Amino acid sequence: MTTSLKQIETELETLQQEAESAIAQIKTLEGLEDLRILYFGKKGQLSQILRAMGKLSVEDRPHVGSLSNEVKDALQAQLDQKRNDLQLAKIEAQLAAETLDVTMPGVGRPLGHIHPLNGTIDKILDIFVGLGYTVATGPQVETDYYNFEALNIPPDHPARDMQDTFFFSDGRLLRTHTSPVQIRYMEKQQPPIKIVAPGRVYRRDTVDATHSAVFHQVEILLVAQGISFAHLRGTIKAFISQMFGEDLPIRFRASYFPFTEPSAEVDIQWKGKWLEVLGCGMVDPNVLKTVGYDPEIYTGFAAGFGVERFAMVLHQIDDIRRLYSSDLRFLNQF
Ligand code: 2NM
Repeated sequence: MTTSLKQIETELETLQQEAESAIAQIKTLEGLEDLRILYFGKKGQLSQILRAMGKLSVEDRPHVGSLSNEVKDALQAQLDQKRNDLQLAKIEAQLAAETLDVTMPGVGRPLGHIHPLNGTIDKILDIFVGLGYTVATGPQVETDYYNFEALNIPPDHPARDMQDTFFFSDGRLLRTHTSPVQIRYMEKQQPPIKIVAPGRVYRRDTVDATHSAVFHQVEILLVAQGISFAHLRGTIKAFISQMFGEDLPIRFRASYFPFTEPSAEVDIQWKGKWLEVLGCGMVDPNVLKTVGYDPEIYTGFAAGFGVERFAMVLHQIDDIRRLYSSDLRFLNQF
């Protein structure tokens, strides 16, 4: 069978018409790609027509060549135009359909976390707030009156030797305990009072594995009518069991503080050993009198804990200095 020039021209014309109407009707990029392969692919219709060119006379070939190029260019232009239109329409539809999802998980950022000392303070405060105590704070630079005198520690009292203090040249000092906070609070408030006072305190200690010149205390104070040592004991018991997550054996040993009478130190049984964890006692009547409370009407108890001590016991930290070293290899463990 011979192929005539006329036949090829007709085939090209038909192909162009069919392709143009197919491109015009297509609605998706995928469909458009299928069309491209159908007409322009290696086994596509245009290639098939051009293969028949071999059967034409040498004179006719250039004419058919340029004709087929025209058809090809025209269709290519329409394909390109249509692809652009479809891509634009797709983006516009996406923009219209998509809203910003603010619940999508974000990019992970390394977050800081609570320092073990602050975590321990928070834990202690949470327990006492749960028992109805109010958090109270006060200045770290104190006067002799609030740090010593009002706490029943007169100028010549041996307790002043027990606490080596940082003094300023004007006679003020860095508080050696948070008890001045309680004095200031009692001066302003009438009983019943229930407060918990956390804070930084200072002593002229030689630094070693268990001593730091700067450390943290939490003290509690409750003053009301009819308060006895039994209330103190029950409070300490409740605190210890919440702090350590179990009802540990505890013992009270008689002790001495100028601001409490009687006074006691409390040990807990922890990992088979007795461990001293706090000091406490019934507020000395002299202290109550100093802030204007009548000790015949009101009694109270107080207790003080070293935060570093608790943090070290709870987290098995062997050296207090680790808590201040800002070593991330250490801190990241908490
Ligand atoms: C302790 C032990 C015993 C205490 C006493 C007072 C105040 F202000 F009421 F007198 N505040 N804290 C106290 C009593 C503190 O720490 C070992």
